Amino acid sequence: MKVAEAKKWIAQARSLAVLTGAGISAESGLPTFRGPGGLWRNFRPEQLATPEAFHRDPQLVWEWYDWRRSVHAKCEPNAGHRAIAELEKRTQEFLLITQNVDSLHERAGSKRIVHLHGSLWRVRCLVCGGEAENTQVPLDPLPPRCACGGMLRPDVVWFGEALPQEAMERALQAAYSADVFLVAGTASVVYPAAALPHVAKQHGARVIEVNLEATELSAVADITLRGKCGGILPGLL
Ligand code: BV8
Ligand code: ZN
Repeated sequence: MKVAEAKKWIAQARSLAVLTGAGISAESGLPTFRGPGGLWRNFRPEQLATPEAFHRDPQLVWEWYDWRRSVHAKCEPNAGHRAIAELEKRTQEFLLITQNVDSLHERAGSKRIVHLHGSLWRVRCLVCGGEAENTQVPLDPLPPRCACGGMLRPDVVWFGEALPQEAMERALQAAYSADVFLVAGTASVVYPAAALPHVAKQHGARVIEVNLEATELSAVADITLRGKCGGILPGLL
């Protein structure tokens, strides 16, 4: 049975890397990017998560992030987040690489984690470049202002923007050394994050995919487990 096989590979792994996407937070109530509920005031995320959209209408983009922060503030980590935090405790060499900008992995207990696309709860000043945590819900004023008077932006990676160097370096190192690369809850369409499982496979890792549906990665994965993260991931412990 594929789950038993996947469970054995994970238990025997000396080095395990996990890549997660919006699908792992869906069962916590956070809308995914491309699934149902991903729309906001009839905008697609790709239309709002860009520097151009922010430059054109910072108020609109901040209203979208303010809404996402308010939804997130009511969410709890789910069994999928907790299973990954447990896997970390059991594995000698472990890294969780998340594309998500929510903090549900940390709240579930994950420690060895990198955020490839930034965080909903961090802001950066367009003028002085200062970065800070900001957990105010709702935001007031909106757009939020820096002490220096400059306008703040969400400290997330928008389409067309480079990923944080250090996070990407750590993710690549983990992909090179992983015996098992577990990919959960991502459509595997956003690059360069989606390239990581391919890099891992080229370096000898076995790739396991957990997703509700088939994705761009499914043909490459050694095992694809079809179903919900919250149901499947605990079964891999
Ligand atoms: C860059 C932060 C260059 C903001 C995000 C053409 C071809 C290839 C690449 C490109 C191209 N055109 C443009 C590009 C590059 C572009 C890209 O990849 N575009 C895609 C759309 C084609 N990438 C970029 O622009 C990146 N930057 O390349 O820079 C550069 C280099 C140097 C110098 C300057 C520039 C930046 C990408 C990061 C964008 N920011 N988010 C924010 O969140 O507000 S991306 C966004 O998508 C989120 O981070 C999200 O996590 C991520 C990936 O989406 P998923 O996580 O996969 O979510 P999705 O909804 O799509 O899918 C959910 C999945 O879960 C589904 O498969 C579903 O079946 C499954 N699921 C749902 N529920 C469950 C479940 N599975 C299990 N259980 C469940 N319960
Ligand atoms: Zn400032």
